[in-house]
Amino acid sequence: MKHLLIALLTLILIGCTSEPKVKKAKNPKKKVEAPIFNQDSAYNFIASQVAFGPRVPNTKGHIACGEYLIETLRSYCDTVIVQEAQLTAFDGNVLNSKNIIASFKPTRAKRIMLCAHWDTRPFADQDTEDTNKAIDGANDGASGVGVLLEIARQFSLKKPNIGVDIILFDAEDYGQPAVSDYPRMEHSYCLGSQYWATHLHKSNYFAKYGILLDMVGGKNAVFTQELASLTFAPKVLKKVWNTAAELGYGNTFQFKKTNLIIDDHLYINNLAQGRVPTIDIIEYNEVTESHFYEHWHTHKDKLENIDKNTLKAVGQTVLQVVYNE
Ligand code: AHN
Ligand code: ZN
Repeated sequence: MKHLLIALLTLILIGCTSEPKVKKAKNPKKKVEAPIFNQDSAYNFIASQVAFGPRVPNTKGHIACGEYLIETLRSYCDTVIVQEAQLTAFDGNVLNSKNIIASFKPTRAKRIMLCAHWDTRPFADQDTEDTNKAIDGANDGASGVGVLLEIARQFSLKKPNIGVDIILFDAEDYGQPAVSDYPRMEHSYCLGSQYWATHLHKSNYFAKYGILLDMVGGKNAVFTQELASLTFAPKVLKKVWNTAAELGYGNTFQFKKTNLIIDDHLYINNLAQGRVPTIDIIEYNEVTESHFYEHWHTHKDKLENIDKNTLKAVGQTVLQVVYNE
């Protein structure tokens, strides 16, 4: 009895003196704060691309802009690989294409992929005037690349923990118009990413996941959960959308589910044998019939219609995701 009492008292004493137990948080991993994404810098990278004129394969503007992108990425990244291909378009034209692959920590097994298309559409088939003239593609083309160049600049100042490959796909937007004299060609968009997915720049290439940026510079743009992204990479989609919400961009990244879009991510997911589960961050427009950006495939897709706030929401969200890997 006496022993029991002493034992009990000792236990109580230990209980009183020991530190109060801290409840373990559900997610004990501390969030890292990413560097600040500079939307002015991203905008300038868009302006530089637009200044070359339309970046239609086989034109001077395309060749010169390609050189500019390779040089710029060489200045920020560890390695740059240029994957050249001759790709036949719906109209029989052979497009001299360059997929540009810029890597940070190229030998690291743990890596992710960030991508966008850098070419622009050779016509303005959604316009009412000058439909046969090429568009500037400030949003459709240059915006995703502009955000990725700013991300590359940030990586050069502070290396992320994981390996990262930034891939700029070519020949995305030379797709067959809805109204066309040529026989219907399946899969006429996204020729560069289709080539990459079937001819990887490194044999046995794997990445934990991929994020595609397309039309990420529209005014008051909203990004929704597109079906192919949700099907092939649901965890990635949730991670990115939750991160955006945590950063205060919940109005831009909405949890609404929307229809499948034919874009580079679809071919990466379908043709690269599940090597890189990839989502698409692409504007969903409630108002337009196509549900694309209001100036999609028209001559109003110009620099003056680029909104820095949208670039910031997308760029900061992607940075936050990457630095927390
Ligand atoms: C189609 O128009 C079928 N898909 C949209 C892919 C795209 C075009 N992204 C930018 N421009
Ligand atoms: Zn387009």
